[in-house]
Amino acid sequence: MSAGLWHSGGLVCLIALITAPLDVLSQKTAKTNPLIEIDKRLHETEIRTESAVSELRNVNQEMATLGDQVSQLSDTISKQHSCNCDELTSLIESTQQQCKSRFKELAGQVKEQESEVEDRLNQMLETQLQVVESRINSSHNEMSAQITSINSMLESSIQELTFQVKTVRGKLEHYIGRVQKQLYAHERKLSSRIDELESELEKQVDQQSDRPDNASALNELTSRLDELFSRLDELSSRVDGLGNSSGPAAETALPRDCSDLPAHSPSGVYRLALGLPGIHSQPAVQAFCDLERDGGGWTVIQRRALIKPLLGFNRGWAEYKTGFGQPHGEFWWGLENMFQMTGPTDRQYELRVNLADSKGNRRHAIYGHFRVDNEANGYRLSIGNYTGDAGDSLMYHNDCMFSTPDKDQDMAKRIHCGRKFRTGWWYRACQSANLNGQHRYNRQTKYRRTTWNKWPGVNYYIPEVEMKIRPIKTTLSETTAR
Ligand SMILES: [Ca+2]
Repeated sequence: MSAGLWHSGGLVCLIALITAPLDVLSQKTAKTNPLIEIDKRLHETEIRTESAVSELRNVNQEMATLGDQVSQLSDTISKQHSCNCDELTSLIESTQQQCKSRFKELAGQVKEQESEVEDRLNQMLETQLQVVESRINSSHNEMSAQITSINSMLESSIQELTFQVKTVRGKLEHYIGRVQKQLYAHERKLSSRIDELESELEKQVDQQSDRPDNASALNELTSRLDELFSRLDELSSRVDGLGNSSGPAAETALPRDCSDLPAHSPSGVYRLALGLPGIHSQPAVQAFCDLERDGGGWTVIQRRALIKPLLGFNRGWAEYKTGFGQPHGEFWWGLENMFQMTGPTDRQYELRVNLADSKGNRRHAIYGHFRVDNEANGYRLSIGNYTGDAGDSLMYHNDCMFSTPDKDQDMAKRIHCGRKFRTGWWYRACQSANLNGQHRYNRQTKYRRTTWNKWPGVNYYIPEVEMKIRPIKTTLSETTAR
């Protein structure tokens, strides 16, 4: 610190030495030759500079000496210190050396042991692996052998079975072909026989009508029939006249269904006011009442029979809604009428289905519950409580909407059942019973015939059908009591 201060003081003296002659030069230039004066001054300045430099050298030497002294002092101090700590340091150093050599020794031992253990483990693992591998190999070989034997067995079995199936199929195809041929031959024979019979019958009828005695009998019969039909027409018109002249007030007096008609009334066509008394959404309608058979009280809602000319049932929604056909012949009463009659919940209806096959065998099915929903709900069928001897073929159609060839409301996604079977029915997907099928028969269309699948022995065709409804007994008695 003292050396620094000194050093800055020396510099100030040096600058003063250099600048002093310059000031003297600037004062005297005006009196003497300036060049000589300058040269002289330069020489003086040179001399002064040299002396200043020598002085600076001296100062440097002094500083070096001082530095030497300082280092000597510091050496002395450090020597004094080291004298005190030498023993300790040497002790520490020897201890460190010992520790290092011991550590090296230990590390070497640990390494040796590690490598030994590793070698042992590797050996053990290898032997174990070899054992496991050999076991796996042996079991794999065993399994392969088993699989091969099973495969060969299976192959031989499959070959055997394939051969058997081929043989059986060939035999079956042969039999089927024979049976088909026989069936076609029988069918052709039957068709020609039916044609022959029909023509024979027509000839006989013609011949008999040509004979005078038979002709008179026939004429008599025809005239009696005509008489009967004219009386029937007269009666119908009188009934119609009664209904029309008396207006809505009289319609309330009309029966709601055929069961409301007076006891011992004869079966026939009657006018009905459907729905709840006093609330009629449509005018009075005609219905055929079966008041004698099966306990009477029946409103007939459908009839099929081989009555010529045969009635076609391949009709659209509009006709199935309002009804079609003749009340004395084949007819469909109409879905709207069925809804109007069975809709009000104060009366529970039962349905009776009468069936007859072409040989005159008869069966029946009774459903203790029958209801037809409104048009917005597709005239959905609701039936239940089957009894009878025909088998329950209609329950399959429970809860199904009505479909026609021009309206698909069935549950078959890819089939339009009404179009397929060419008639209206409560198809599901598609049918277990269809009482609106075709009478016409050929090989291509036989599946479209009127059918009731549960009747044993009758697969396809039922020429005579009657569907009729009436309120069930309990409700009848309630109505009478009311
Ligand atoms: Ca469909």
